[in-house]
Amino acid sequence: MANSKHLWEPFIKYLLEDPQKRIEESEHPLNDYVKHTLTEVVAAFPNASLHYPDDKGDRFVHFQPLCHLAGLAFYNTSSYLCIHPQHGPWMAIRSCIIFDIEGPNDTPTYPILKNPFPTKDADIQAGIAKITEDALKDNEGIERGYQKRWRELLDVREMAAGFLGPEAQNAKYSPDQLHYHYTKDKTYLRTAVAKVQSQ
Ligand code: B12
Repeated sequence: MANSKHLWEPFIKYLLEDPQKRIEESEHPLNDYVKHTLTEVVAAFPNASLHYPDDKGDRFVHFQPLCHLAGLAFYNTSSYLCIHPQHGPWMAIRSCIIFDIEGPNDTPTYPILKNPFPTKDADIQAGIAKITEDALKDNEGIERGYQKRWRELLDVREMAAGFLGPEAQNAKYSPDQLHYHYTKDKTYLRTAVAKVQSQ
């Protein structure tokens, strides 16, 4: 299960119902929203279990190849992003549901997606390589290293969206969503909630 930019509006409405609990007292408001919503969805299926991108150990799911093999989005190992045919790189993977039942056979009955923008791969790879080199040298570690360079990562993401042409701007996350996605700064959630409250 993944989201496009359209996750944002229902997410903000959910926060609006209890900003104190759902923003201020939550360590990760978006993860909580996803868990809250999907837990309700699977409640009707006793043999289903939910797995999330931040699950570790036995519960870890290698989500990007899964997304690729499921025919949802092409896993581009130059950008390390899954690229959806309509939403391009403006998507995030949220979960998968595993059903404890007999599976289908190994041959997919649907097409496996191809790289929609092979002509840009060399540029994308060079962009990511430079950011990674700098992030690896960062004295706060690679994770913070990437985090600090989010504007450069954003440039690469925009480059990867180029195959969508004029539709790229429609697929892109809104400014509040984009800033929250990369920085996890709750200020953007408070601003988005205040905007809805003032309407
Ligand atoms: C580990 C991980 C990271 C590590 C990468 C460490 C490294 N390169 O050594 C860190 C913590 C740095 C990271 C950062 C980010 N990640 Co990350 N990450 C994962 C995670 C949990 C596991 C990937 C993995 O180990 N796969 C197993 C190995 C064997 O397979 P692999 O194909 O070699 O996987 C490689 C790539 O996934 C790559 N990678 C993962 N994230 C990133 C980010 C960047 C910038 C780069 C260059 C590479 C990279 O590192 C993996 C190891 O080499 C997945 C979720 C999941 N469960 O799959 C998300 C995931 C891959 N990350 C994702 C994203 C978007 C990011 C961020 C860019 C932003 C974010 N989290 O929203 C940030 C960058 C920092 C920032 N805030 O701007 C998304 C990709 C979405 C998509 N469209 O494909 C995923 C799927 C999470 C999600 N919920 O959607 N991530």
